[in-house]
Amino acid sequence: MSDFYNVHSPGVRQTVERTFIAIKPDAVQRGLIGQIIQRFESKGFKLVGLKLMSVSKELAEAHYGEHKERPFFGGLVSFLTSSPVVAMVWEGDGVVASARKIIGATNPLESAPGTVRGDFGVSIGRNLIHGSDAVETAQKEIALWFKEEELSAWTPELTGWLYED
Ligand code: D4T
Repeated sequence: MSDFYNVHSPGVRQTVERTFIAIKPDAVQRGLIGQIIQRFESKGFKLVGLKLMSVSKELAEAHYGEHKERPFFGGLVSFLTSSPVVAMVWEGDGVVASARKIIGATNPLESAPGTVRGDFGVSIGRNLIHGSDAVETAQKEIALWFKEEELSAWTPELTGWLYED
């Protein structure tokens, strides 16, 4: 496990990994919020942050900063700022890599059936959802999108039915 933080309650699991997930404007407009959230929830990951928000140009540009020289950057920023986004933080062992599997390949036409993009998308520029690509990226993206007080450290009662320790 590569990411650590202290939960407040004694006697509960002490180390966890978190990822940043954004349901993009196309998925919000198409009424897919519930179905997408259900996939992460049913898998057994824990929701620790959730907000519906309009994204500023500055935030969109910062989030996709690594792509600023790419030809699709302008379209990507206007798409992300065009309509509300659902920003989320999910927690659990291996959640970063597992969420990428749930999401599917970047181009929905190449995403496996059963993934979010494979089941609901047809276009790379409307690929429905974002998920952090590494634990370190997740930490940066969570800090970019959320204030610490917007995140809840809580212990679901079913934790013992999901993990051995
Ligand atoms: P995100 O970051 O949105 O989760 O997507 P990926 O991690 O799967 O893919 P990415 O960073 O390579 O691309 C970011 C974002 O840009 C859009 N895009 C990408 C696009 O519109 N045209 C393109 O040719 C590429 C490569 C889709 C996702």
